[in-house]
Amino acid sequence: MRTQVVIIGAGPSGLLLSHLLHREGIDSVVLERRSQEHVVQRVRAGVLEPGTVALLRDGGVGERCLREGLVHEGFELWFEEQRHRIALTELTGRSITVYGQQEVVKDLIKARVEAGAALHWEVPDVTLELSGDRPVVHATLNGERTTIEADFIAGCDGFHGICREAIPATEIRSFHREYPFGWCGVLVAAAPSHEELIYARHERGFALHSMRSPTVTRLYVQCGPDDTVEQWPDDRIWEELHTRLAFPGWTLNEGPIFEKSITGMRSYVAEPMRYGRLFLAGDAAHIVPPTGAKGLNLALGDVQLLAAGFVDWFRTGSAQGLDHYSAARLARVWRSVNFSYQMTTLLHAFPHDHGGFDSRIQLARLRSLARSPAASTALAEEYLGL
Ligand code: RFL
Ligand code: PHB
Repeated sequence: MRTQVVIIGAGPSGLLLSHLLHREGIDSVVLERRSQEHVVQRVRAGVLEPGTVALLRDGGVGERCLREGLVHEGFELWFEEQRHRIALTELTGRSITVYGQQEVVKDLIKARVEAGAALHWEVPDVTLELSGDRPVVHATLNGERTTIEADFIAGCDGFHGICREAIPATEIRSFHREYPFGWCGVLVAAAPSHEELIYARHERGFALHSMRSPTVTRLYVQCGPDDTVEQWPDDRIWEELHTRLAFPGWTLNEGPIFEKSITGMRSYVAEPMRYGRLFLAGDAAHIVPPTGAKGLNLALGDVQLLAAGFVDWFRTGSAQGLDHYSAARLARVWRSVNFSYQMTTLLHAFPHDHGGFDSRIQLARLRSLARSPAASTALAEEYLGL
């Protein structure tokens, strides 16, 4: 088999890349380890920056997001019984859109399938050969071991993928930080209790009120880094949520929990995001803790630039865009890594807080934000990805 770009992974980054290339007449083959049902059901991100919404719209896959996405002009920070609203739109003129990553993935799969794309699901055994002039990919497709020759490989296979691992250790450098906590996230069949997102800092740990639709609430509680869902029965989740998201005169709506999962928190960056004709994009190259709502936005921003680089190459033979890709994205990635780190350390309870030092620094930072429109504007700009 021959193609121009082999894309490993059918998450949001792999699917959008394949779609953007198709619009420019560039051929790709997408290889995904999991089933389509699994990929579509995986519950993850929810917040889209305005630049991401524009990218989906301009790419012809934003129609449902524009129709059904919930436009938010602000969000709240709760701490010490204070509520501080970050008035995104008032401060910057822009807004975020709450639209589930699952919905983005559904829209992208629909667009790819309608265009007759080569999406291969449940491909368990992809291997890469990077030593020759052109990359070669081996995979079992429809029960047959197949060799795919390509001009390029796009590693869109997430943090636990194989593409980053295929790069010789001497050619890549990684930077990481683990956080001593995780998030237990639930989907609840209940109307959101507030029209905006609430990020709450509490001595018992962080909590987040978000949503998916007028009838589905998305909630998170900070938990231990190695906790399992068995340790978080529904009663315990509600008790913690009611404690951490408490405000006089406000009540949190309860409802049946129909999805529950725990995610660890880390920051990770691989440099450079390229090895010869292999390019890394999205979580394959970088991970941020979800507190800043950046992961999906970064992933889609990566493939926007990568697609432009491929288009340049195939149209004009110019390698300029591709040569620029890693450095350009890493500058943006580090900005988001910093923002996500700042949001995470601002709002979570640290299990080994040095005698209360960290907690007092958090409160000082939060009070400054509440006092200073300049500080709030800076936070709003980062949150919006401006
Ligand atoms: P994905 O989504 O992990 O997709 C990678 C795909 O590659 C497949 N794969 C392979 N395929 C073939 N062969 C192999 N060997 C393979 N190995 C892996 C996988 O099965 C998968 O289908 O990466 P991608 O496309 O780069 O997308 C990144 C985003 O998914 C991620 O950054 C966000 O979900 C992060 N994130 C958030 N981002 C936001 O922008 N806003 C948010 O509000 C937000 N909230 C979150 C989040 C992530 C969370 N979790 C669960 C980590 C909230 C949570 C709880
Ligand atoms: C979500 O709705 O899943 C969500 C919202 C904001 C975040 C992280 C996740 O910072």
